[in-house]
Amino acid sequence: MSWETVTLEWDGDVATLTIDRPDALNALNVETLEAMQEALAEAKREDARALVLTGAGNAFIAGADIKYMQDLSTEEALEWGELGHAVADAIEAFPAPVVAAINGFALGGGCEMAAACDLRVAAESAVIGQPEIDLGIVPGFGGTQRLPEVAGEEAARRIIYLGQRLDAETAAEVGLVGEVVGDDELDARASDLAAELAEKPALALRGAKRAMNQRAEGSKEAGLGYEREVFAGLFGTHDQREGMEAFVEDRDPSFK
Ligand code: DAK
Repeated sequence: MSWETVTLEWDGDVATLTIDRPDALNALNVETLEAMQEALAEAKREDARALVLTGAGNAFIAGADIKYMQDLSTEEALEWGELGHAVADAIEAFPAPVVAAINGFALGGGCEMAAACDLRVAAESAVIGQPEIDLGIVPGFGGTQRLPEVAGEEAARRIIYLGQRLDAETAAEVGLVGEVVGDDELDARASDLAAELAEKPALALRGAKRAMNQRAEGSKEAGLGYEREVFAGLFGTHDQREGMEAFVEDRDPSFK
């Protein structure tokens, strides 16, 4: 299969899923999320032993597509959030380990997709964070639930409440990424890590992943459901409309 904004390439048993919408810094729209779902399903069907998630050009994923989101109604936002959750869940539940190769901006929905991966390697120029608060919304692709698991409660709350964009070194300090490498070394390092994982006993590795995911399950379902409600409820508010309009018009927002 082939898609306009996503590619799936193979090196032996290792699949690489690349978001390929560089003109929009790989921002996620409906088409791209649906393509990601299909590509993940294909990689699963073909029994990938490890998967690398990355972005084309100079970005990993600069977030959900603000131009698409700006006029969504609450009902539309609910559907949108469900699609994003489905993709993040598919990454998290992918049978083999998923490595995020963070090659630039991983903001908003991009940070959330990275958080759904098993391991994160960042290029030294990467910028990672959750700027949604300054658009008048909250993270909606799982960030309120997964970020604390990955980076810890305090760091996650700072990132989400303050809309922080962290450089790669700072992201590593709080545990949001596992390692930082030179920009030119990222592809090779992510490939090496994925290849090393692909050489491990597949059943054991899958079992370890399932068991570790189970640990985090707890009340996450309830949390995600709550996140969907909160998220969608913000669409149509003054601050959401103003925050997104200001982004599109390239001016400072004026919040209530
Ligand atoms: N959406 C749409 N377009 C984007 C984009 C985005 N998130 N990020 C960048 N672009 C586009 C820019 O508009 C520009 O397009 P053109 O003007 O050329 O047509 C192009 O990509 C290049 O961007 P810039 O010219 O801005 O490039 P710079 O290098 O100057 O700046 C930047 C790069 C990443 C710092 C800047 O583009 C930026 O701040 N982008 C927005 C980052 C951001 O706020 N991301 C979080 C998005 S919100 C929900 C479900 C999910 C979500 C929310 C709700 N519900 C269910 C309710 C998720 C929310 C998010 O992810």
